[in-house]
Amino acid sequence: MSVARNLRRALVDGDRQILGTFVIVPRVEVVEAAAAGGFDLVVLDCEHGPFGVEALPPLIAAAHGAGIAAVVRVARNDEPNIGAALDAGADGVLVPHVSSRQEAEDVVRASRFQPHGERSVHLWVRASGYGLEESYVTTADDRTAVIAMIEGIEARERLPEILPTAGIDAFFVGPMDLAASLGLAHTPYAPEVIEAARDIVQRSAEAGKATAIFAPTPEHAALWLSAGVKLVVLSVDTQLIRTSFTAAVAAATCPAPDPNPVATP
Ligand code: 3PY
Ligand code: MG
Repeated sequence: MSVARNLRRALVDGDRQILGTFVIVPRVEVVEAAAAGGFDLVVLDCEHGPFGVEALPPLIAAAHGAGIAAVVRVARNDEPNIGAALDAGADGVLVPHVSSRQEAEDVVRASRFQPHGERSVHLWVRASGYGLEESYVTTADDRTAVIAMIEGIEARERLPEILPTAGIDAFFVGPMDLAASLGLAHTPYAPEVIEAARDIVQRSAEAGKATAIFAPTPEHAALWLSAGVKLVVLSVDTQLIRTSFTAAVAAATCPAPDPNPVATP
């Protein structure tokens, strides 16, 4: 099953690894450029991006128009944020800072329709084709990826109770916040952080969940892809734009080679 057609199945049953990127600049052009660049999905980031759920419909439409999937990282673990993102047509939700069994169950309750959860029903939203999809309430859960973030030592300690939560498709490691909770916010690439992230990935896989992680650089993405992580979200639009700017300025201003070099004695 392709990522764009059914993200949940691609994540849970698919044999292909998935590469995405975070979007905090809420522009259709950024989403389309991410698709043109070859990413399989974008994560529209309402936790750290300067936008709310009202910005989502054109961004999700742009992703789908470009043939990729759109996941929304909600601002927080609550029913209004999760429900609005899914009603807007997101292929999945990424819920930050899930640190207990209760919080994991809250994610499921807000994301899944009855009988698996208590997601509030609205039949005429963007996600249901404005009412055209008659089976919407019974079929939506099958294609909706529900992904919980594990990004702190408290969550790591509680993994045995969190990981078996039914209705969560994947656990996503947040290495930046994980580093901060280990007292290593300024060295997020430290071996201790990588080791803790690797442990969470491994235990998620052993619990039968799809694995997912944020990779701040292409080198980290390659590391996690070669370790078999199913979904790797590489960098964020602002970082990719800024580093391209830096590289372009450096390339333009470094001394040009002398076209007529004169041998010096
Ligand atoms: C983290 O690494 O903490 C994240 O939330 C990734 O964006
Ligand atoms: Mg985080």
